[in-house]
Amino acid sequence: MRSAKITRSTAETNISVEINLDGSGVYDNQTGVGFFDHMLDQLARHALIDMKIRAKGDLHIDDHHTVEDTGIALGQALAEALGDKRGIRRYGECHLAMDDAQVRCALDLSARPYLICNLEIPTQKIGAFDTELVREFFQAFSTHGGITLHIDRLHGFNSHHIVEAAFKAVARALRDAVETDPRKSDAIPSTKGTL
Ligand SMILES: [Mn+2]
Repeated sequence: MRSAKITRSTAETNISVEINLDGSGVYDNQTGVGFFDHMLDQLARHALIDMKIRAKGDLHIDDHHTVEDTGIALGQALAEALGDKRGIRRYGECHLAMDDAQVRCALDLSARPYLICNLEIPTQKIGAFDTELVREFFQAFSTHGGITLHIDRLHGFNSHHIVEAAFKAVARALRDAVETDPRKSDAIPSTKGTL
């Protein structure tokens, strides 16, 4: 079973993340940031990764530290659960449509963090959530998960739909990338022999 548990405490946040890559998408995510929980649930459900997250952050300031640090811990958990990445497909991609929004994700579990995030979210807020935190989350997740992560909005005018389509596209791409490739389940998927 490829799983990991990370706890991370700073003066700003206390976070625990438990994931199982070989799960069925069972989730229980509580960060105190409602819209963000909704997005983490999408990530778990559509990646078929079991995910339990608890975050207690300095929400009296704003949601920034909580969202960013959850991205850090989730990325660390992913990297730990993947281990030496033996047998994984490594790459994933998805074009995901949700009503007016279409978002494309291409990712590589490369150990070379790189984020391209072109979502051009039209409003500053979704409910109480600051939409600029979407990039902050994916930056932290990419950096600490060792993911080359490209996310592009192709269409869309509703901020909720654009962001939700982005999380679902990342989830679907991640599902494929972490899956075991039955044609090469004993090998690390790189000509270098290491990832
Ligand atoms: Mn929604």
